[in-house]
Amino acid sequence: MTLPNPLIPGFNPDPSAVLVDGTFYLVTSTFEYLPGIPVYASTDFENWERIGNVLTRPEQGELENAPTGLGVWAPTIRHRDGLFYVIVTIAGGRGCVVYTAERPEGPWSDGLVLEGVEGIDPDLNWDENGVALVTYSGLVMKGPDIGKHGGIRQVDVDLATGETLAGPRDLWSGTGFKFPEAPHLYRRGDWWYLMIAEGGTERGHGVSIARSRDPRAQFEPGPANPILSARSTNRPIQNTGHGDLVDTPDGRTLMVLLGVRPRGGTQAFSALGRETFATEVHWREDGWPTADPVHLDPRQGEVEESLTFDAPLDAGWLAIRRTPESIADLDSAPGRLTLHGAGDLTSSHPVFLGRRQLNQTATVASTVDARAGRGGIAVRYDEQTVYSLLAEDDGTSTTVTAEARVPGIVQSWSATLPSGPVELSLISEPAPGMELGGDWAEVMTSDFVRFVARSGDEDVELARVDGRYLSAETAASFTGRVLGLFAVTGDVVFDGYRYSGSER
Ligand code: 6LW
Repeated sequence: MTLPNPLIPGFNPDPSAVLVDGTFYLVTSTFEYLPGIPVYASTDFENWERIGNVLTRPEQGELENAPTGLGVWAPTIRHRDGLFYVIVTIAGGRGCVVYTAERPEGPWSDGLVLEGVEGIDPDLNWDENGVALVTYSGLVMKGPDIGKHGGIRQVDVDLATGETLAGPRDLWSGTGFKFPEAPHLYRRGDWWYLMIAEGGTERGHGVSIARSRDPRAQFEPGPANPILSARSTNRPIQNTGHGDLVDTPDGRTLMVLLGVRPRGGTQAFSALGRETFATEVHWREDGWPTADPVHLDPRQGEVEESLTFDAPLDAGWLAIRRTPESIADLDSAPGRLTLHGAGDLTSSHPVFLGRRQLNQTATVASTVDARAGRGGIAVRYDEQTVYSLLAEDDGTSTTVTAEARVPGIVQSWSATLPSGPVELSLISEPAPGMELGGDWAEVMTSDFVRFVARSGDEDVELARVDGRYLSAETAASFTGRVLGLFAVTGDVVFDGYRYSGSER
């Protein structure tokens, strides 16, 4: 079977999937961004459409003060008796929360907090009597024991009240690698299988499995763990782990999982962050599963997206610690977006409206009117790890400033252009190989980002900066690149959002 890989490109880690009435639904982590937890749907497992988000109202997530990299971690999606369930950790905030919806596109409930789950990466299943089992990774996230790891644990829960009925119980601590996490529990025949991730979410990541006749008892490890890992290999998709299984209508089992696509030399850097991949799982005669290696097979061709602002925002926009709708003014300049500046990109609540970078080679552009404010476009990992191109127009001329910011270091470049709207672009391009004239340092990195301003017919390239600083390996903030429009002060008007990308 050929699966497009990445299955869901761009910042989409910690996938979980379920099949309901012939349609697959898949959710991923969103950290401090809103809306939270995109819901993707597919009937053939190949073509996926984003149909909505679980967290669309601020009170569902309470992310206003979510620390960077915490917030929405590792949702699990399940379905039972006509109801969809998403169970997730809001790290540094609400804790373990269960959301429900009759329809996967929403609306989703306000969320029920499960006080008895002390850990992360919750899974939800039900025993033969219909008692809800929440299986989770016992990583302590608050209090004096913060950072301690209790292995994979489980509680019985009353999903009407959130009360813990029994437990916690210890099920398995994995095969000995660090961070046993991302547990998922499946019933198959007379066995209950417990699949987990171990080794940490970086190059050591992998998937291991254990089984038991009783979902509440100790689990016996499989004979060939890890069943999936790219650890110490030169496979093009690395960090593979954090998987979830879903059976297809024709009787196969697929695993969705996270991985990265590093580019460069021996260390290599993954510009897009952790993406969703898939592979096939086979059940051996002795009842244990094996997983195929994850094959790289990105969708070919050019992705073109030209968005204007004459309709309500679609479900693909992201904002930081608040909803896109709360910062996007679509009325002041009809057909355009006005952002009202309230601090720069290093602030905890920047006025930034973005979308995931979807391809290894990508350009984002917008024409910016900065006569009444300062703003522009940016490629962002977090507050301290962001490249931006900002315009300010005093009525006589426009000053355009490119800025590359990584923790503790900032560099900027400026150019002066005529007054009036200016088209700003950020272009992520592959590093040239040595045979194309690249030198050693260039060959070792993921990509280069070019900062370009166009006024009239003139293109001005302000800078070309190594992209490795905005990668999963360097930024280490769990998310991925988000390309967006921002305002720092005053009212900044944008004519659209133009994205093009390919797998060059
Ligand atoms: C996720 C956990 C993890 O909950 O990262 O490193 C967290 N491990 O499985 C965020 O993706």
